[in-house]
Amino acid sequence: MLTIDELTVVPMPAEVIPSPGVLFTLRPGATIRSGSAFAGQQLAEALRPATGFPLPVVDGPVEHGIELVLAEIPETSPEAYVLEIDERRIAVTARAEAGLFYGVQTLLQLLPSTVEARTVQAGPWTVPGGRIADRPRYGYRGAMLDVARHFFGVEVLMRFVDRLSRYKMNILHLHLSDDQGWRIAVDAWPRLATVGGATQVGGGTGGHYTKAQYAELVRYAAARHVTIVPEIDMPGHVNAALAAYPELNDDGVAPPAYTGVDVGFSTLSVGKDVTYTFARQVLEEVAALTPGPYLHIGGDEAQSTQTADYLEFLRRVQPMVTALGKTVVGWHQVGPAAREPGRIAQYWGHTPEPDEDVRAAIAQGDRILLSPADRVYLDMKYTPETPIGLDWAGHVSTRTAYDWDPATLLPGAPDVIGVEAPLWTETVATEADIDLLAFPRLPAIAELAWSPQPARDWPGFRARLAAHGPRWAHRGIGYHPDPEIPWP
Ligand code: TNX
Repeated sequence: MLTIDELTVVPMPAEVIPSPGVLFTLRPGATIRSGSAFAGQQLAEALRPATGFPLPVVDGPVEHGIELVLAEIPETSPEAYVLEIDERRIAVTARAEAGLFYGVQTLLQLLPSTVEARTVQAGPWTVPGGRIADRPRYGYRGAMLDVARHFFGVEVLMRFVDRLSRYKMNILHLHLSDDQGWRIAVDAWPRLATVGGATQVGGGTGGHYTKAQYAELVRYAAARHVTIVPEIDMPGHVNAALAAYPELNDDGVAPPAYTGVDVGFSTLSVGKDVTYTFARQVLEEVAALTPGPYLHIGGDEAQSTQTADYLEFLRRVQPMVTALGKTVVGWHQVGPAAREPGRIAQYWGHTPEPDEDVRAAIAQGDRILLSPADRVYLDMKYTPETPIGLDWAGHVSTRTAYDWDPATLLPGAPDVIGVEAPLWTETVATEADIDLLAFPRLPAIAELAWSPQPARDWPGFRARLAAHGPRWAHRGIGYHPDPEIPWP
């Protein structure tokens, strides 16, 4: 009989204290009591298919079952929770809904992996006794999906949100525009979506999100404590916008749609007033759809924009974001540009060689979001044999993604807000492609961002992670069988 600290929770909780010899078994008569109707229903719906138990969500005291309690706990984070297991009941206590949600995710991982199945399984549904007190290391734990190079429908995004939130990730950054496609409807500039969205890498038909679809995704994600961060990449990466509205181009001529994978060849016309009307109206409409605090304005690889023009463009556009009540996020090339208060620079360079733009960001006091390409770029191949993916930042094995410390990556960066794993989609065309590149690296990066550094180590992680393979199999999630993991 394993004790609770020998189980296979990912990310590793901050504190785990076993009660040896104590065992909880979920039985058919169990009930759920919840201080949050929504969290109670979420838990019941997660447990009913595999257990086959009715698991009513009740108001009264729980004789045998699970209680979700909203109450003060010693932890201050709204994402923290305490999980207590004795013979009679399991209790999750948190200050806020997010903490309850994360406690429930941990509980699901403490149950046998067959709990993930969508048909009735044998059980027994046992959980070893003990106490977990857990809280996140970083408040920003994210992934990015590039829906511009290849378009993915809203259902795919919802399932990606499920995958993130099960590992306690709380941000989905959507790269909504690039040379190959514009993916969000904008009422003031309708041809962005209808013309700019009509293709993708390789020449497929592309697509875009209607405002209603985007709003539905935002709601779906919020129910799983995931914030959507929309990115409109400017002033480069704009061929799709120029194809839709040639007046945004320096020469006023619409370029042909672009379906290749080059970067750095397009720019908004920085000298024209219409460019700023465009930027303001687009940002206004996207902000209005976005309850989260962040608006990402890209700013990467503007090789076709003169440096002075680039700085001038950002000087004018960043305050538009602030005026909308949002925080500016940009790729770290924005570092030298005049900043807005609270700006976040997203570092995507290599580990050993922080470049001068990120140094400028740090010197200006920007907050730093870590996405080192040679560690957490999910579009890098695992090995030369990986059938899809790129390799410009090297090969990224699960261990490479896991085995580093965000606190010491950038010397002299005092204000690291967290970690984000970008998945660019030049070579990624299907949901199965997404899963292959995200699993198992996404859970590795989730642990990196959630668990305290002393609670993590590679030998322990690879053993815990191995037990998740069968869970993914039950959920229909394909993954890279990294030979460094002792899969069962
Ligand atoms: C660099 S990372 C880019 C993207 C590409 C990616 C491919 C960044 C800010 N820009 O335009 O898709 O590499 O790995």
